[in-house]
Amino acid sequence: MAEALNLADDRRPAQRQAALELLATLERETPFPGAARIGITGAPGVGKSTLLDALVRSLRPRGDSLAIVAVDPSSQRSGGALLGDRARVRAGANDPGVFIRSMAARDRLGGLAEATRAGVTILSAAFDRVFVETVGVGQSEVEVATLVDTLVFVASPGAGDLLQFMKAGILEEPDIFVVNKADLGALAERTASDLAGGLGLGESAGDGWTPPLLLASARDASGIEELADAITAHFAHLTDSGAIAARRRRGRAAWLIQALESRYGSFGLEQLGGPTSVEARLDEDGSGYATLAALGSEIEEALGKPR
Ligand SMILES: Nc1nc2c(ncn2[C@@H]2O[C@H](COP(=O)(O)OP(=O)(O)OP(=O)(O)O)[C@@H](O)[C@H]2O)c(=O)[nH]1
Ligand SMILES: [Mg+2]
Repeated sequence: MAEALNLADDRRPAQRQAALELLATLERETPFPGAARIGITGAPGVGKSTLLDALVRSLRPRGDSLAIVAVDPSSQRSGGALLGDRARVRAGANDPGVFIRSMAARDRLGGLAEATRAGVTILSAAFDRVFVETVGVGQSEVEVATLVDTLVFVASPGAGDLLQFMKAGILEEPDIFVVNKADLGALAERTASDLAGGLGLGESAGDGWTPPLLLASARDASGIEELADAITAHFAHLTDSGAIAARRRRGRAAWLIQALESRYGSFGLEQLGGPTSVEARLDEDGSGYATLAALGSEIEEALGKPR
C-alpha cells in the first residue's frame, strides 16, 4: 500500500505513467462495489479526527478492515517529520487491519484533490472501508462528494460557520449530519436544532434516504455506535437499491469534467464535444484517470500545444 501510494505521488514522467496505469487498472478491475468510501468533512476543529479515532474503535471489532486518508491543511513537512500534525487517530496503531495515510496539503504539487482521489482508489482495492477526512471550507464539500459513497458532515456547538455552509448550499451534499461535542450539553442541542431547522430534515431527497442528524461526543465515545450504524446503513441503502452504480458514475463524470475544465477551460471542453461526449468516452473506457489522460492529449494536440 505504502509503495503504491508513493508511486501515485511521484511526479517523474516514467513514474507518473506507471501510476496512471495502476490507477486505471484498479478503477476498471476492483470488484464492484468493493470498499465503502466515506467522507468526513466539516470546519477546522469540529472533531473530525477524534471522531474517526472513535469510529475505528467501534468499527474494527465488527471485523471490517479500515483505511483512512487524512488531509491536514495546516501541517508542514520538515525533513520527513510532520510538524504540528493534528491527526488524532491513534486507534489501530499496531493493527494490520487499519491503515492511515496522512497528507500535508502544502506538499501537493499535483493538487490535493488529485492526491486524495488516488489514495482512495488505491486503498479501496485492499480495505473494506476507506475514510477520507477533509476540512470543509466551501467548495471542498462538493469535490469530496464526487469521491465518496457516503458524505458525513460534522458540526460542533457554536460553530458560526454553520450559517455560511447553509448559505453556500453545501448542506445539500451530505448523507449524514453529526453534531459532535455533545458533552457540551445545551449548546450542542441548540446547534442540532439550528441545523435541523436549516436543513428541513425529514424531507427525503427523493432517493429514499433521509439524512439523519445525530449527536455524538468523540471525547466521551457517546453516539459513536449510532454514527457507525448510520454509515453502514447508508452504504447498504446504496447497494440494496442499486443506486451505488449511478452515484459512482456521476461522481467520476463530475470530477472528470471539472478536471478538464480547470486545465483547458470551457473552450477546451467544447473542443471535446462538451460534457455529454466526455461522459460517453468515460463509459466506454471505464477509467476516469485513463479518460482524463487520453482527452488531455487530444485537446493539447488540437490546440497545438507542445506535449
Ligand atoms: N469537548 C469535546 N472536545 C472534543 C470532542 N471531539 C474533539 N474535541 C476536541 O476538539 C479539538 C479538535 O479536534 P480534532 O479531532 O483535531 O478536530 P478536526 O476537525 O479533525 O480538526 P482539523 O483536522 O484541524 O480540521 C481537539 O482539542 C479535541 O480534543 C468532543 O466530543 N468533545
Ligand atoms: Mg483533523
